[in-house]
Amino acid sequence: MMLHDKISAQLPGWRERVKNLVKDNGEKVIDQVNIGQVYGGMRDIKSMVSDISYVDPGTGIKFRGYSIPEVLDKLPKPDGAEIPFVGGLFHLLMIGEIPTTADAQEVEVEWAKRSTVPGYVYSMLRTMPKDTHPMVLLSQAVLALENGSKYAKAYHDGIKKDLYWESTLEDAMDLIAKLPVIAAFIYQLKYRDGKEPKYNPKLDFGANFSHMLGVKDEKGYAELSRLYFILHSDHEAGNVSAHTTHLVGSALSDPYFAFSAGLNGLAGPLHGLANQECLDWLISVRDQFGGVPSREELYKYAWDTLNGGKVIPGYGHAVLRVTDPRFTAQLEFAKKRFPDDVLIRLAELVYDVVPVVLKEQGKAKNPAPNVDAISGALQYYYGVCDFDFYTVIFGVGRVLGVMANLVWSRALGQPIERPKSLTTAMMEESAKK
Ligand code: CMX
Repeated sequence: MMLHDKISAQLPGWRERVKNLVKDNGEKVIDQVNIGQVYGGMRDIKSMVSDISYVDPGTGIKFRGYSIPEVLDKLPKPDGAEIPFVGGLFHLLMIGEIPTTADAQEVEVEWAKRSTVPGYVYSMLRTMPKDTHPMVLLSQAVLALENGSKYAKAYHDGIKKDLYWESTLEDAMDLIAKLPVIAAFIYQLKYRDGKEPKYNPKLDFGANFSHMLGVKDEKGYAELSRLYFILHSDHEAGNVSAHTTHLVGSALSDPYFAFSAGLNGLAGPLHGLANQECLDWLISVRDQFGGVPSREELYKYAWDTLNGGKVIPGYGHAVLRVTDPRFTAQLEFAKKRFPDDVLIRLAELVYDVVPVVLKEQGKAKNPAPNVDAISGALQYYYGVCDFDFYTVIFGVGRVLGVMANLVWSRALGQPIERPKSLTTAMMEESAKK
């Protein structure tokens, strides 16, 4: 496989680089930790490695050094499309280089070959109660695929540690290939007629997702799907879904165990679930005012939300201190294609008003929108209106980044994660000193 061969070629150099860095500078201090951070969710403590992506608080995410506009501009695109191949993005994440069209297509062909979902997974999902949350179904389906793990088999067969990454890459490719099919089945099962979707090898990853969901504007939604998966793929190492996948993987649990755990974190309202809460909030504004309200009406509505003890979903970020470029990319996508849509006009007005309100309140460190502030509105436009499903779509994007990280963690022999905990009494004691 092309990705395998390219990683193989890079690996000796990477291993030497990391070995020398740790050997020559292992004792060098790069951060200090205070009690506030220990009690504050380890916020900002520099203690993880990822070469796949980096979030600059002032400019936003860069994938292998490329900003969102650069990624969207430089990656190869399917014929007649404006949004790039997801396979090209995965090549960039894995290899660190912008692929040729042929490279991107080769990744897509690999996925098409691996996309068949075993029948027992469908049967298992069908037995679940009707009101099961789609994220539960997705996480369960990923775990159910674990018996096919090539890494677990290789480990069991006593393969050398240096080679762990090869079967991890195989699992990663299998999992990524099956995930949109499983997600589409969950959509059919929960909200449509329950038919099992079929991956069409003539279509790319994003176009397949659109086709399998059965939306009306298949071409338009294929563009959105590619954009959505690219934007949601990775956001450096410390966010809950990426960190969880890494943590579980660090115990040498295989990619299915690791990603299923990551999905459970993604399902939380402060993480992936925020996109559905955000659309919920936009719709509540629309319904309250029978359309787009005036600036003053929205200003009051936003204050009412805060005074009700709630956050305004889609705004604020743990790391970013500017408007999330993933928000900007989605807003531009919508304004180019459906500028008159009421939710898009509303999202634009919210972008104008809510940062002012949050600044006045003075609590949020970043009053600007994050990726979730508009993503649901775009899904809604194309007729994917089942809010509970939105985090599943996020999961189909997120698998790309966390698998790239997991393969490289195994390739570079990253050890089991094991931070140290303290008791409150110990910290009170050290505070006195
Ligand atoms: N509305 C109201 N209050 C907000 C706020 C918002 N959108 N964002 C932050 N605040 C508040 C926090 O609740 C916190 O209040 P307390 O001191 O009373 O606890 C205070 O401002 C400081 O928070 P912060 O340091 O700026 O933000 P955090 O790093 O703690 O949290 C986040 C980040 C995203 C969870 C938070 O901004 C939030 O809850 N936003 C709304 C939910 C959301 O959009 N989540 C999606 C995040 C993207 C993702 O991870 O996928």
